[in-house]
Amino acid sequence: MNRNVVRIILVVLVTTLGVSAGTINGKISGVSGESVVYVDTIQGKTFPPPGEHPVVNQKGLMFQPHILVVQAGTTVDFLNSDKVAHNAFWPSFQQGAKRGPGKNLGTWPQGEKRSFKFDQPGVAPLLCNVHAEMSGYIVVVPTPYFATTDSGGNYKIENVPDGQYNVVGWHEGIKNQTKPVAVSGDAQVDMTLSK
Ligand SMILES: [Cu+2]
Repeated sequence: MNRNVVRIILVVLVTTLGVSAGTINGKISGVSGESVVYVDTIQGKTFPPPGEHPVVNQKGLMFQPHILVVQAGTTVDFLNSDKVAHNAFWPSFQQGAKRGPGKNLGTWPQGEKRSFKFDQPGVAPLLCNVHAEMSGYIVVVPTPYFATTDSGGNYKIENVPDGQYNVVGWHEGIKNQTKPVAVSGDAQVDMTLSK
């Protein structure tokens, strides 16, 4: 097809479909290691939870991944891939300054899994009562618009509909930071996190 024809078709498509979504990108500084960035609760908007169950693998005496980000309503499968038994529990569920009740999923052998549905946004700090060195995090976020940073602290949240939002930066052991953003096409939000 002629390139101009393709261009005209694209313009017509974008115009008629009213496609108006952008990307929020930026850089998280002040911390080392992975951070989580997400669009906070949007007034009057709910999102159907995804059907798939992301897996936290208990492998090599670690929770893998160390940080799992899921949308509220997601069921997470905890799978033991080691020869030894593992447990998973979180002493409390952190919702901002609030500390909700924790949960102990029990202890199970290799090849078995336990599932848990995370209904509310917040953070579950994972521990294993068999192996004191095991730790991890389930970060439950209120929207499907989230990302984790790469090794340089850069992140990109794609397909965010145009609008006004609050973007939250999370890092283990560090205070959350919130910044407003107006998305109209691409937008940039940088943060410097600190205790
Ligand atoms: Cu363990």
